This record gives sequence, structure tokens and C-alpha cells, in this order.
Amino acid sequence: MPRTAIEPGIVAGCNGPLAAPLERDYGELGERLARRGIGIEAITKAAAGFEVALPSWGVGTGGTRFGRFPLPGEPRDVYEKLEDCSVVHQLVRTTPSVSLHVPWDRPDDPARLKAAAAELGLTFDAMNSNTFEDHTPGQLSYKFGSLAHTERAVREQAIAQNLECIELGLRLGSRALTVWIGDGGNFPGQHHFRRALGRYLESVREIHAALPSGWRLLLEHKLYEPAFYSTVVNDWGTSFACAREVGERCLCLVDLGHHAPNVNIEMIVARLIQFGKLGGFHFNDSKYGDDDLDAGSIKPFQLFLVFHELVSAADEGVPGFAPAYLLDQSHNVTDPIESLMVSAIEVQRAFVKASLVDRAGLAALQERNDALRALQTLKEAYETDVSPILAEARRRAGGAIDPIAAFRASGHRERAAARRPAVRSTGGGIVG
Ligand code: LRH
Ligand code: MN
Repeated sequence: MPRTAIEPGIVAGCNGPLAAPLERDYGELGERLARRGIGIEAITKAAAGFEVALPSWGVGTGGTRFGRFPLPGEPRDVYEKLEDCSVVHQLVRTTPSVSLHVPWDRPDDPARLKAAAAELGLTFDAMNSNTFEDHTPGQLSYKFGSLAHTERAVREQAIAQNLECIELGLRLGSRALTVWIGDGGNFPGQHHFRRALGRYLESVREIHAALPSGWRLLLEHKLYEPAFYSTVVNDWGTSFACAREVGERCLCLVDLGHHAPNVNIEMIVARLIQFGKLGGFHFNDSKYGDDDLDAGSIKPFQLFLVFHELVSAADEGVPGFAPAYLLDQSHNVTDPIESLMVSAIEVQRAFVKASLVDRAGLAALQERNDALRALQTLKEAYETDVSPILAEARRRAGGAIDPIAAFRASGHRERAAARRPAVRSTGGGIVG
């Protein structure tokens, strides 16, 4: 049994008074779904099998360029980050793997780190390289880019860093590398768009050529920031074209916050599925820019529509369809553990609601161009409160019926504050 950061008795104690009401709610929902020809047990089984990975950088307090307000008991190193990730998984039971960011999480002893994760019941998901900031004394600067930099030496340094990520990931049991670069220009004329992308492609080909067997390379596009006029990998079209150019195991990763307002992201997802290049997701939410807010907190219907595309593809048995799911958020005003728990549940909720869609009925309505009934078919699933299914899946897996209540009852944050003297904040932005 993995070591648990929270006393299992505390979880059982919190679940006690909630079990009977849950059983009643679950029963009633089961009857309602049965009237729609849906067996609740099959849905609950699917919910229990749903997984989304945690970002190691998400368990520390995030910030903006205008400041960061650290929380007592923040993790100070990768081991404490794993401990906090294990708390999330202990209570919500859907987040068994962690995605590391290098060099923020570069361990002195990879074998020790792998063992520490295993002891907590965690594995490692996609590795993330970081060539968007200068982090090593004496390194060539990434001020004007990395994989697309005009100077070969800087590109080689960035390529080497990605290969180091793969090396470390191999020792930790990861099977994917996500590459997001901030390369771009702030002014017209600063970049030759075609040459810049050409340099990026040349660099990514070298990384792709070094991929171990069974590994995937995930390209993450982003509209803007830190560059504010042109970004080398700015949208799904550019990412898709590059993934197609580079090779078989080069796929596209969709970060929900990396698009212009009102872009139809679920349609981008459908396109990438159709062309066999959907590699994965960074789930979060946003109102304006890349706000990295909690998934499902601003546009839950969009998240549902994205999962409608994903569940449909899985249901239709689209060849090679195996996207990676990861949260990528910055928690500036909430307890990161609480936000990650709620966000993991909101992503699972979107998946479960999408699993309720009467897809055969919808297909018939689409063939008959019955637009209104087609929308109503989606809305019927979306407006089904599946909370009893999510809570029951957690309860059966030894998790908490109410994870926030159990977390607060555990005193984990207070105990961490006592054990982890505060680290002096190093200014704004995402903490490593
Ligand atoms: C860039 C991004 C990328 C990460 C970083 C922490 O905005 O989404 O995925 O490397 O955030
Ligand atoms: Mn991201």
C-alpha cells in the first residue's frame, strides 16, 4: 500500500455522514439514467478509470508579473511537490501521475526520486523542457529564443536540454516530452517568419530523432506571451504542419488557454483527431488570455464539448487515439491542492457527462439536419448532474466523498507550514 500523507481514518471519518445521502442520490440518478437507457454502473466504472496527470509546478502558489502571494507550507523541492500531489490523488483517486518540468524539478538522484514517487503511489507522465528562461549560470541566453534562435549555438544548447529531459524521463519511466517554447518577436520586422519556423523545424527534427522507442513528442502551440507580436508556434495549424513534417511520433498538444478568445477549440480537437495528430491536453480555463485558471471554472460547457469530441473518437475506435491528459494551471489565490482536486474532478465530470450523450440519436438528427434537437441531445447530457457518480467512484476507490472537507479536516496545510519554513518569494510568475 502506498504511503499516504493523510491518515486514512480522517478520510473515512469525513465520508461517514456523507455515505447515506450519497447512496440515495446515486440511486435516484441511476433510476433517471435507466429511463434514458443508460446503466449507471457502466458509467461509474468508466469514471473510475479516468485519469488526468498533475503538473509539478501546480502545487506551489503561482503569481503574475504584478506579484505572488506565497502560501505557508508550500513545497520547497520536488519531493515535497510529490507529497502534495499524492494528497490530491489520495482524495480524488483520478491523478496517479505527475508531469515534471526541467530544470525546476531536476533531481540529484533520479533513482531516489522514482522510488519516492512509487512509495507515494505515483508515476511520471510527460516531461516538460524549459528553454523559455535563463536558469543555468553561464548558459547562452534565451532572450531572443531557443529552438528557433538565429544562432546555431543557442539552438544546440536548447536541443541538448531537451535531450537531457528525455534521458531523465527514461530513468523515471516517463514516455513523452512536451516542448513549449516562448520564441517570437515583439515588433514587426523583428523576425523573418519563414526562417524562424525553419530553424524551429530543424531543431525539433533533431529532438524527434533522439526519441526512445515508445516515446512521443508533443508540440504545444500558444498565440502569444512572452512574445507580444509574433510567436513561432502560434496556433494549431502551425503545430499540426510541424508535427506532420517532423514525423510519426510527433503530435500536437492543446493547452486550452493558448487560443484567442472565442476560438472554437472543440473543433480544433476534432481536426487533430481526424488527421491523427492529437497528442494531448493541458487543461485549465481562462476569460481573456493564458490565465491558467482552474479547469471548468469559466467555460465548463466548452470543456464538455471538447470531451464530446474525445469520447466520440474513442467510441468510434479512431486508430491510434490515445491523448495524454494533464492539468496546467497557476493557483494565485486558492490553495493549490484544493484547486487541483476540484479541477481534476471538473475534467472527470466533463468526461462523464460526454459519456451520457446519445451519440446514435445525435448522428440521426445530424443526418436529418435537425439542429435544435441535436443541440438538445448534447444539452441533456451536459445538464445531467453527475456528482453522485463522481463521488461514488471516489468512495469506492478509497477516496473522499467531499475532498475539500477531508483535506481541511486533515490539517495537511497547517502541518506542512510547520514542517516547511517559508521560502522567500523570488518575485512573480509561475514558481518552478
Ligand atoms: C506555457 C505553458 C507550458 C508550460 C508552462 C508552465 O504557457 O502552458 O505548458 O511549460 O505553461
Ligand atoms: Mn501548457
